[in-house]
Amino acid sequence: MKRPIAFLLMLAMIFALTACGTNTAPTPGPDADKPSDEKIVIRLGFSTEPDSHYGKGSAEFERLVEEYTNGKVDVQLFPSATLGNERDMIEGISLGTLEMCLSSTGPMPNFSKEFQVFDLPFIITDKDRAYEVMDGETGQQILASLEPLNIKGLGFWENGFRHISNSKKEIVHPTDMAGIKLRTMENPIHMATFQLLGAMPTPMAFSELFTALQQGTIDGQENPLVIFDTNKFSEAQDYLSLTGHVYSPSIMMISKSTFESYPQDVQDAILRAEKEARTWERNFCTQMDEELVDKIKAAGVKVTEVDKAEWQKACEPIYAQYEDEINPEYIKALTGK
Ligand code: EAX
Repeated sequence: MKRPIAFLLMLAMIFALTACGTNTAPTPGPDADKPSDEKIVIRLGFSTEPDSHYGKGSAEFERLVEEYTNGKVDVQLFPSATLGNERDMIEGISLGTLEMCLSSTGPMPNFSKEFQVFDLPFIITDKDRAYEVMDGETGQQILASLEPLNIKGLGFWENGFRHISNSKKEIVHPTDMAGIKLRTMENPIHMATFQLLGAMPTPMAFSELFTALQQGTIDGQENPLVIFDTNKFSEAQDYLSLTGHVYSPSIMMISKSTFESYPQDVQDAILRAEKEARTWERNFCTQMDEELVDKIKAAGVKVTEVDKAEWQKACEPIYAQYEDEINPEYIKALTGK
């Protein structure tokens, strides 16, 4: 806990200095009646690379916001965790020291337990059903749980179906996970799932992952194909199993007090651009999932199809373990059962 706080203090200081120096960074409250020719700067941070799904989708969001506000808003992208890891960025948004970030749902239960439903293995197997639920009432209810923390969840973007890679051996069956030292997100249900499968889950921030794989302090990791590709995990991993054990959405969020300090037309432009860029990003992810298996194979990685029903069965006990903490209506909505 100490490190993120130190980081946030540093971020707050940088923010204060920048605000004094350039007079362009937005501050909540008094800015509501700022002169209309003054630029609003929105910093948007994420942990993945510029050419990843987050990078490309955020660039589309930037383009649309700037177009819809006739350049009144300047969206600036900060990829590769340059503004901190996901948890740090979400804390920054809550404090109002950062305007926006795009984060996977992995760290969200640290802020609201309502997001835990997405961590259940195989809760989402059909993306189209998931989009409907996430864009509908259930999704809005889950996002609204962030508002008391000064976080406005704009929408569910896509991180994607997560697949397991490692440097030790081909993984076909759940029992093959025994003894694999696997990096997980800092997420209790993910950790419990891999423990159940006999692996050694090692929670770690995403920015530390590549080095840990390269140095061999861990054997493997799990992430969507687009991250495996854009972070060049093929340089450190020989085996990839298409388990799709978790579909991970990502939340596009904005500091609520900052958002509410913007003029109405800017707020409207942000909402419109987010909705359109969200669809764009989801389509990009679908296309990447289709294209990347061949590219990853060509990079020398052995890609293995698995029997998903077998994996789903092996993960089932996790539901009983967490059922008291999760709204059954959410499970029903996502599974359709
Ligand atoms: O949000 O940490 C992870 O493995 C995530 O998939 C990544 O940060 C993208």
